[in-house]
Amino acid sequence: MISISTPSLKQTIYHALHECRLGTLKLIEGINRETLCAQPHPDFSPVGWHLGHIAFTEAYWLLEECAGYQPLYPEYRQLFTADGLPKNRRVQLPSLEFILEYLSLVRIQVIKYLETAPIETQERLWRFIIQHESQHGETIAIVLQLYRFEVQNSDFSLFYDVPMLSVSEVEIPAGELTMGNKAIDAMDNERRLHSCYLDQYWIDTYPVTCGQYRQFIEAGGYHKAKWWSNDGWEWLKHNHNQQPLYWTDNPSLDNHPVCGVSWYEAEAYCNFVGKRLPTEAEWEKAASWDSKAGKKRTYPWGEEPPTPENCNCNSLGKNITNQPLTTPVDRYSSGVSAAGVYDLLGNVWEWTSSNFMGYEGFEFYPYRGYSETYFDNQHKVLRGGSWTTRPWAMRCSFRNWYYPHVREIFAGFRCARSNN
Ligand code: AVJ
Ligand code: FE
Repeated sequence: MISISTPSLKQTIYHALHECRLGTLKLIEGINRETLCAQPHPDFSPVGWHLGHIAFTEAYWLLEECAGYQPLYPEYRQLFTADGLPKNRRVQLPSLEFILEYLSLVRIQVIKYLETAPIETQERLWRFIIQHESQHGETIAIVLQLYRFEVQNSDFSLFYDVPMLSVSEVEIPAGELTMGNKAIDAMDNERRLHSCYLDQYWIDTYPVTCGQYRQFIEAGGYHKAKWWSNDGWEWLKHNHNQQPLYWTDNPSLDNHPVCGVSWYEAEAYCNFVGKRLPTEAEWEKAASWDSKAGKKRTYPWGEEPPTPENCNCNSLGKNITNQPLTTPVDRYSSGVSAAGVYDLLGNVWEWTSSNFMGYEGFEFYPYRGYSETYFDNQHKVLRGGSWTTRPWAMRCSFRNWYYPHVREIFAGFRCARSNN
């Protein structure tokens, strides 16, 4: 009999670092200097900054803090640290060659250090670093999309009609769920595991689709104050938006989730259909709670990590343009949750009604500025992950957060309601 030994924790971390990096580098294949340094939107730093910041963060935590090495390129510390410079001053960057060299120099030393590192006591930090790079990878994809979209939208000549998916909802009976995550790879804001009681509610089986959202646009949704909150209407008056940011108005995409809406637009659409956004607890219960087993699942479908069979993530779900982008919300029947809800992980992040706050007993990790700085009652929680989120950075308990005006991220939403 052949015995296959399970990989050691060091081997697992080594491979995870490598796979994460391959994805980061794939994002920037063939990038030119202009794209590297450009800042297409004031809320987002240039691609080149994200790359340097990935290298800096890995070097700071693993080489300086753990291994005790001297800083590499201390002259770039202020540029590449998280709170060194305002975003609009991050456009003066070293060459692409230098940045790639920096990434690989750090990585070579990190792999060398891994050989002797006390990994059993450092696992949480290494897993943080991998997820940190992954999250910046998604932001790089956003910054690149802000360019690519223009081109793609005008090239989009293929049109065909698809049968419109009708709205359906799932009833979630009143009761407890176990919320949060205590696994070694859980971020600080996912902890601690705690029990949470929710009244009965209904949640949509699918995220809101482009076809459904078009009805809001055509009903004058962007012109009638009655569906908007005061803050939402103020936001709209200053921005003059008439449609989601990543809107193509191509009927072939009618069953794709709407993508590129601010929290205010999501809120207005919910009002239009007489529903509301789910709270993050409601979202998490619909995604993770297996009421029959009386326990939570890590992923909607169970414990196996995301694959191209159960959700659209990792830039692998091809749409009709053959670009990795959104996919129809009913495509992944094997990704359904115990409650019967579709498309919870991947495709688009989903806005919830909740403000980003620490759970009871919150302790920051590895630094205050990762989550705690944003517990300011200004940021809204998003759940689920997008078509470009890396599989090890998405799970039912994962929390993302942005200001409610942000629409550049790959975000949509689904509706919920409390009673008939
Ligand atoms: C959780 C995506 C909002 O990019 O600002 C990266 C993740 N934090 N480095 C961000 C993060 C520190 C964060 N988001
Ligand atoms: Fe960061």
